[in-house]
Amino acid sequence: MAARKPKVIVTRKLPDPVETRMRELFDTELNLADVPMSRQALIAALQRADVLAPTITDRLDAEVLAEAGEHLKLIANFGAGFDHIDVAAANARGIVVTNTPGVLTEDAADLTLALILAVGRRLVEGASVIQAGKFDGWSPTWMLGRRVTHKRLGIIGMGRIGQAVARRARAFGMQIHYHNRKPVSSRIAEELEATYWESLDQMLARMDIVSVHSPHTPATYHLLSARRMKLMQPTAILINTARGEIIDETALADLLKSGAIAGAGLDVFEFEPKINPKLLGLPNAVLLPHMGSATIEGRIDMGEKVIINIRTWMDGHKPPDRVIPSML
Ligand code: 8YV
Repeated sequence: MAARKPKVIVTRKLPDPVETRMRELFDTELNLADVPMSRQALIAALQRADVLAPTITDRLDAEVLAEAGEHLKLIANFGAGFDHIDVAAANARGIVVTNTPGVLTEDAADLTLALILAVGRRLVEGASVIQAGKFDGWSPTWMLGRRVTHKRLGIIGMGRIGQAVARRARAFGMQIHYHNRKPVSSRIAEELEATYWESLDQMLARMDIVSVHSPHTPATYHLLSARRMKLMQPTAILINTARGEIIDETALADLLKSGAIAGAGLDVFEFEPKINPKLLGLPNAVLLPHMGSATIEGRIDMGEKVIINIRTWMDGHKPPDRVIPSML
């Protein structure tokens, strides 16, 4: 007799091919209406499931995980970042946590470059002039942005996505600088002609563009504090496609308003989906609704990774993308 299929509860609507495959392979409960689960609904799911496939919109803290049923053995996160999951608390209950690294690297890097260009070249401001019917004709001194070529790009967090951003930025003629817990291998440093800054403060003071690519951890919470952002040059721009919590948003909004920082491109926010009202309406801020991995291909690949992690676990092997607290 075939072994019982594991009960997999998926907390949000996933791309159709992913859902179809999951239904073939597992005893899958989908969320076709895509309504984000309340805390109560999440607890009920944790009590029924063998495997939970959550997303960033599910807060799986120690309190919620304490309610998990004894069957729950795997949390197969749909997404690379896992700061919404208390991994230590899950592991302490014998629950394995996996994520989906690698498959969204290129999409996140593309969006980062799009934001660098959008902020530097004032794309959203220009487009809104057209939409408002206010384009009166070309002028030599109107709507001037700043060139990106030959500018210094300071990358905070030189992991997969940071490196993918660096490769693209080089094609645009930018010079690569980075701050990381440790320097990258000499092979990568040579390939990218990247300059390592042990001191974030010193790097910030010298960059034209700063882009955040580190995970959100206790150590990176408000890493870009008011004090640090004040070190930046008034002509500099700040990009964040990583996690909102890494930047003190209120301080950033004040610096953008006073002109102490020239511009910002943000795809992530501290209290998503709430946006700090001080950021709204600033002409020098380009704000996007967490679209870094939002491509059809990326989201299908993420789903594939979730499936592979569940299948390997089902087959009694260690899932390839296990996350452990010491990774933070
Ligand atoms: C995902 C992300 O869409 O993977 C991540 O860490 O930030 C996003 O691009 C989201 O996490 C899905 O859960």
